[in-house]
Amino acid sequence: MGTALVYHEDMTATRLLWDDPECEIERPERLTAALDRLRQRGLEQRCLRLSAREASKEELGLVHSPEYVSLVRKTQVLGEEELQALSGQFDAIYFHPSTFHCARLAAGAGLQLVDAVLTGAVQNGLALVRPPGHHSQRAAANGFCVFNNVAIAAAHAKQKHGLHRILIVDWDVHHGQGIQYLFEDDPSVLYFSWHRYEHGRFWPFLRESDADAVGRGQGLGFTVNLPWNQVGMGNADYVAAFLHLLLPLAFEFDPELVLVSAGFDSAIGDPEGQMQATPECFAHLTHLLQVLAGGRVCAMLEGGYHLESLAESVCMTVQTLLGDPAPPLSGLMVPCQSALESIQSARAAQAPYWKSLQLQGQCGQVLGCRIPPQAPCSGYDSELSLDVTPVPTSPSTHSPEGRPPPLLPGGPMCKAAAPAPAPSSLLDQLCLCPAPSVRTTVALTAPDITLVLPPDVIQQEGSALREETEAWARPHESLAREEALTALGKLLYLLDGMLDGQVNSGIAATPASAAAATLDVAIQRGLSHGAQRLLCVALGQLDRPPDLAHDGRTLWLNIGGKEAAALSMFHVATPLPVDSTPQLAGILARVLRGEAPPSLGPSSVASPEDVQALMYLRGQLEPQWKMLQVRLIAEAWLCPGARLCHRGRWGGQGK
Ligand code: Q9C
Ligand code: ZN
Repeated sequence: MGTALVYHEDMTATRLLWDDPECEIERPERLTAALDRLRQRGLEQRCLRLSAREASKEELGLVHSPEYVSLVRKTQVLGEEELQALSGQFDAIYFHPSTFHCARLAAGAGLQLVDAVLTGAVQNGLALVRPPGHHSQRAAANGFCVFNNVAIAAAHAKQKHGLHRILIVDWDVHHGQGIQYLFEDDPSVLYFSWHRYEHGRFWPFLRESDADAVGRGQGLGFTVNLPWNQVGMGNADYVAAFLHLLLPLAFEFDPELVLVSAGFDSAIGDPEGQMQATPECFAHLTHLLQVLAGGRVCAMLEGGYHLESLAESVCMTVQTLLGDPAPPLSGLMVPCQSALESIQSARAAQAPYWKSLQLQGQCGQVLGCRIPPQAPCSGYDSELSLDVTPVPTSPSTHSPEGRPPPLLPGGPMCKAAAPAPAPSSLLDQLCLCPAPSVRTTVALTAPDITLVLPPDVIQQEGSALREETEAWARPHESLAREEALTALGKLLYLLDGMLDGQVNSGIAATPASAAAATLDVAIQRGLSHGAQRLLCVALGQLDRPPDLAHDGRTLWLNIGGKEAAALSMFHVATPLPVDSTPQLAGILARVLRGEAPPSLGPSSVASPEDVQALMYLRGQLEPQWKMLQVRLIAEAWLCPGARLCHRGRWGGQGK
């Protein structure tokens, strides 16, 4: 469906005319650097280019007072001294004779983007704008922001398109207090912001930026603040915030549109943010949002002052909007304690308003401390304690009920921290060439499979060599039948195409009786073909778990198995209900080629039993899989030296 890029060169006109160290970072090169890089990467050319228009007086009036709009209009004719005097009446603001024009273009760009997405002209898009918007208020400019571009777009989507639920994700490193004020009593706009806070010691120094500001009146629970109390937050911290806080609420909210206050001062190298997240992280954040609202994601630039980091991060965002797979994230995925504390305090503040958090809270309390005696995971400890040295512990101040930390060894993650990953891994190389020529292949065997193929999904004809297929099949009885063998040959061919970087994804059909053995062969084949790590997600009850090597190269996840069980950190089963409709393959094919999945609807919250099973597994697995942590029980097990410093290219400091 396509990605819009909304821009207008005139927005490079506004600039600081006098000396002001606080404001000088907001400069025209921010836009040109981002745009130049998009061109260099061939990304701009893949977008539908839209030339920004000016927002009208009425449109600005959706969120601003008429007096404020005419005040800004008058700056067009002021001299430098008057501009400077007026600027001084606001916090962190400069006006330029072109400010009114630029700010109207910035707001108009957001409106055009929303119109393009909501009329179905495009699936998603980015508005590259300045001045930014999220600090601006009904009658005040603030923090380089003149008109509140994202808030105007949200109000417009409600008024002109009749939307009822809009999610605003503000990943800028500053609190968008302007957006918060404008919608704090409005339950139709869910506003999420993370921001550098440092217990209130960072700009804009507001009490209402803390996690306990959750909205008011009808809007209680529709303001979500995640204050970062330390600098240096990185990829793991950002992804954890999405997985454990934003996404549960967003799924429950079920938005019709996602607006992103896309500030990149939260990226590594930025002088304002002092954070550590790499540009690739924004590909993942974007990708995580694309499962919402039928993929209708409108991103609008806010901050971002390190030109190199900004340009890269913008490219990552646009590339992901275009449907390219997200590049791997660097660094160990271990959220830091301060991030976990922040996420936990925001979850606690929001829990009264969100079912998804209530269920998790209950079960977390029960299962975090008392694992049921009938726990079906006998082999668990012995599997995990293999060759791992226990990490020295410091006393935890956050252990629930004051109990000492459990004396479990740290997981293999800790071991893996020492050697750097082999640079020449096949998959790591593949990531250098982002999009294979074929996006999705379908290797069907049985002609009776009803599958309406999306137009650009390719039907695979090829098969692996007969002798080779037979050799792989030999140890497995269930692969003896001709039908199973044919299916295996097609699957092996597909797998090779993927591992050689010719195909991005694919679907292969196999007879039900041969499913487990086929998966087993696929895993062995994948590993021997150069895959370093393989995730195998098996839906439904399988006859037997495959013959897995617990060497950390394969993560086996059975959804819809008989019982919740973690046989090792690499072998997990959960008994969630799996409805496999006849349309499943068709939906899979569409999602694999990049379409947004259908919305789950407002009642997508899991049943208490399912949540209980998942929380039980989380309790079992979180000492090893650090990204599962939401509570603070495992802090003693953090690997020393696990936080990687990113120096060199970004000139950053580890924390
Ligand atoms: N060193 C945006 O990113 N100055 N506005 C803070 C702390 C104001 C940021 C000073 C920063 C405004 C859109
Ligand atoms: Zn900012």
